[in-house]
Amino acid sequence: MKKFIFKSVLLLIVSTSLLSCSSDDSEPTEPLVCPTGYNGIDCTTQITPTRIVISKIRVKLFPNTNGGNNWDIGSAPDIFVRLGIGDGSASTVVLFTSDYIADAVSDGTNFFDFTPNTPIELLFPTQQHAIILGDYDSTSSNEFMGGLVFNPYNSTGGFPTTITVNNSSIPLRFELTVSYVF
Ligand SMILES: [Ca+2]
Ligand SMILES: [Ca+2]
Repeated sequence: MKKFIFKSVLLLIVSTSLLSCSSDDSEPTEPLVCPTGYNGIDCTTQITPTRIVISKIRVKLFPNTNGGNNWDIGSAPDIFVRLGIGDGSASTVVLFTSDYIADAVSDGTNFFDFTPNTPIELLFPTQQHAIILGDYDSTSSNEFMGGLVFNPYNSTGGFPTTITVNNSSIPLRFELTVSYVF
């Protein structure tokens, strides 16, 4: 009798292990992992980032004169950039204003970099933002050299590390170095 029980238990163990073996073979063993920023059954659906972080603003093109007149008497403009949420009107919420770079001349191939001490966090990346270029004269009388509106995030544009902000009809071009937080 003892012998019989022992054999039955042994048989039970063997069949259980056989069962679990065949069950492992019939099921997928690894879940599908999409690249960062994507989900969906085929990993092509973009995830809207919770924020976009700007580490550098590059100014690539701007008007060297104000309709033919110099921006400053006897020298080139002292350029700075300002960025905010909104359409560029007075209601725009300013997120960042740079220091200025003195006597800057745009020759179409050069550029001027503005690197914020603290990266600029865009907490509403799907909303309209505005970026302007100014000529620093004094805190009370800076001159507006030009501005553009843009949407930092495009739900079908992927996640470029450089966002270009320009408009072919005016000589103004910015390139933002960015990263995405999900
Ligand atoms: Ca001026
Ligand atoms: Ca100047």
